[in-house]
Amino acid sequence: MPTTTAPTPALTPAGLDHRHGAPAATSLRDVAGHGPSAPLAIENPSVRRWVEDCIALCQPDQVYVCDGTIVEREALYTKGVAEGVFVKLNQQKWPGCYYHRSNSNDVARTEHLTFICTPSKDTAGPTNNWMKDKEAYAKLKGLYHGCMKGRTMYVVPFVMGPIGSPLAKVGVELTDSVYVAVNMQLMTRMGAIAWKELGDSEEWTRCLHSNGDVNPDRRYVCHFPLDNTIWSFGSGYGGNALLGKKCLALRIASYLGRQQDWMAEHMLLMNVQAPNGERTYVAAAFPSACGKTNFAMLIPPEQYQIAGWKITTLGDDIVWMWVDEAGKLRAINPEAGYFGVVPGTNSKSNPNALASMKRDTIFTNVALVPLADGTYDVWWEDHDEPAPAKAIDWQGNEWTPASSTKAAHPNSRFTAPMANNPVLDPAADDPNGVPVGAIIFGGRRSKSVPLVFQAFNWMHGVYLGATLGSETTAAATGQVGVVRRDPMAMLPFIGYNIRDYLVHWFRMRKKMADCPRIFHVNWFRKNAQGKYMWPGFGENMRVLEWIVNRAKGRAYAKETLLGWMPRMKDINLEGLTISSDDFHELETVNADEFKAEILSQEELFLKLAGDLPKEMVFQRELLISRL
Ligand code: OXD
Ligand code: MN
Repeated sequence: MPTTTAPTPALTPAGLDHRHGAPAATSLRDVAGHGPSAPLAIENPSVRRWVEDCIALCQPDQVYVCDGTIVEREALYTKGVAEGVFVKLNQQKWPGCYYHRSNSNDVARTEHLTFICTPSKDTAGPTNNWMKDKEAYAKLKGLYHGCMKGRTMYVVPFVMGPIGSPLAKVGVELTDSVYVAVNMQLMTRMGAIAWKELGDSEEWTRCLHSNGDVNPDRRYVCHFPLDNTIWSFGSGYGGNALLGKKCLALRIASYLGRQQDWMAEHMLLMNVQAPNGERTYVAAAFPSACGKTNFAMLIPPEQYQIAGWKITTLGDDIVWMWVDEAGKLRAINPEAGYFGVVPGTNSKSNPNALASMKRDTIFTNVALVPLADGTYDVWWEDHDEPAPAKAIDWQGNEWTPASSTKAAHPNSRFTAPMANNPVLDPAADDPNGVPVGAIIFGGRRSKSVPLVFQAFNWMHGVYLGATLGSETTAAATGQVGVVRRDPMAMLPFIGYNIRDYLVHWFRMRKKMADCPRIFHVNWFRKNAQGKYMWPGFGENMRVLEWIVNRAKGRAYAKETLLGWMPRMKDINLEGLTISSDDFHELETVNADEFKAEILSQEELFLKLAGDLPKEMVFQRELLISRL
């Protein structure tokens, strides 16, 4: 590693001074009176009216309407570099890549500051923070008032979903963050294409975002599902600020899906192609930072590759599903990019993610490494390359391998367009989506929960999903490593009452002629010595093969009290050094441990109290009777 002579770049915390520079001027409107004033380049009357209202409220100096072009992206980066929001990385090593460091109080989703805002609390249900909609509007209006003085307001039109898909949805985000504007270009189908998709329609999601002064005491992520509106203030963090993602594609979309008979889920979507060319599309729900990106981009072990197995990715975080005329569940990924966790990514854990972030990527809160020629590299824990002699850590402090702190924040992220993924599935952009052959639920459980089992049927599968437990991670603020119930990995993302959400899952079955088989996996079980018992990563292909074969009615399974489970000989373990004792331990179901598990599910059941769908009660009774 060359010696570090480059100066520490002066990064302005997001949300402070945005006064200098200007992007391409074609659709720039100067509202502060110094310079030429252009009309807003927005044809849709309902959007134009709303933008005018928001300008009056937020009082930006300038308004810039994004067109989604590469030229624009470069202009935005140039502006962001001038403002200290971005650092350009060494372009030989990282073509088109930039670095961003957020305010250190703003590095993860803030679930306690995230609200569902409706007239009645019952619409939000017992698992969401609720604010009366009128009160939320009043409170946030006070915060937005004049908040963009001295700043540029970016008008970001975007589409969630492949263009022309029956589920594709248009949103318009207004933001004072150039970081958010560029991220939205990477994560969604952004720009002129959205105006075309929208036409004159009034059906679009109104997304207003301001970094404010990035103060956690004035931070709110508010959803108004009845108004198709999102208001986010005081945070520049991805999940709080890129409003197309968690806010629209999960919280608002889950609410719309229930009204319109479709589903928005926190799932990856992948294709498993067998040697004979047969394709099985698999959707899998794991809580945040439990390996969805790694699983979606899995590289099969060598003997599988030689035999002709292939894995391709459609999405790594969100899936929208509907039932087609033939009664088949179909799915699309509404996003166009990845916002993935960086630490731990290396050529062993996820070579495809590494390849995806090789160009045109934003790195947020990893370590910045000054190089001898005055340019910058990046580094993170568990990188292939050894730690640099000196770096600037995610908080902007000098870091050396002797430091006791982490160089990259555990929730540091990369934003990359999905087109970068070497194993992108050809159907990722298909408006008709793909048929779902299997649904997998999984959590991070060091004890009790076996490697894999299959639900007896859809109803049982919904119960498994609804009672999913996982140890918490750094993706949200709060204690890490405690088991919490995370129904369908959607606990922080269900945009309405969980009771109605579960009923919706049960009801969707009635629309399907045949339904996908449902499975449960746990890659994280540990032995008495605290070591992981399953190698995970590419080796998960072995479990996936059994899942695909079960979904196609081909593989054997034994009946257990939890569900259908493979025997050792039903899983291809060739080339793996796992003893039969270890495999049996990995698949052990201990009735006493499961009694405790059922007790710990009470936490969720109590919250739902009298509102628990009856199917859930019956499934629990059946499980207890099997114990
Ligand atoms: C994410 C999350 O960023 O789930 O995907 O937190
Ligand atoms: Mn996620």
